[in-house]
Amino acid sequence: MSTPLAVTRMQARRRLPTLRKVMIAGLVGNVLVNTVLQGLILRTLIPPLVIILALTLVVAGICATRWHWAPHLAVFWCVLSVVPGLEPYYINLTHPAETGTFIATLLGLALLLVTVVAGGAAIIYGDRQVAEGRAPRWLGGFLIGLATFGLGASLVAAIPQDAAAGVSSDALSTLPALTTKDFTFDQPEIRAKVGETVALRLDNADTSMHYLDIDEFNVHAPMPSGKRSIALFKPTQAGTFTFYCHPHADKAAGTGMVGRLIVEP
Ligand SMILES: [Cu+2]
Repeated sequence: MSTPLAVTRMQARRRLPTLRKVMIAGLVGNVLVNTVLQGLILRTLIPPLVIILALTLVVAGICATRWHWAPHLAVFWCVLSVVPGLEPYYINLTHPAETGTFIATLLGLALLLVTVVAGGAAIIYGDRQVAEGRAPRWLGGFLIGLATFGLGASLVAAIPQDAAAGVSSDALSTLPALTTKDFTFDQPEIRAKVGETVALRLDNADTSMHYLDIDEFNVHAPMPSGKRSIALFKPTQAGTFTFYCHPHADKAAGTGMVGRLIVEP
């Protein structure tokens, strides 16, 4: 190679190292995905998330500089922005029936993982590699693997689920119903007896997905919009419990889509 050293240095100064580009792509991609999630899927702004996204953009801007500690900062920020608020991630990823939210959450986390891996590589390989602008060979394979996994999970989540599959509509019609309309349950109270199986027909008259959640009896029945579904459970203890729809209720405060399940001995 007869390239003069001075030219190589100048080129290196102009071009941003590949690892840094990948880190920025992960951060900006995460902001875009979460913006789509709030604007088009949830149709509501989540103030803490908006602040996190603004700071994520700031971190992406810092990655575009040649500051030595930028990869450390990016990795630290990715962990800090997710770990203290894990619960919504857990809820979204364990409810694939809400396909849009599931895919957006998965994609957002995958993009942060890309930033963590690229940032980690930039830290491990150090400034020499960063100055040369090359990315490690395995990075391409990692990105393809992650994209394949994300696509596979999204396709599985997108398969329409019939929540009342295997139940004839005649049998379903005879069951006591719990209806959701205008983001409320039509009954504030359901009664049951210990040890007796409860079979409820769930009618969702809204255009939004709802759930019937009763934590104590591990009930998390999806209620697809405009459809009938079923909840089947057997209360094992007497008492008064809360039933609610987890995306549209604050269970602790007792506000939103909540009601009482009274189990008699
Ligand atoms: Cu709901």
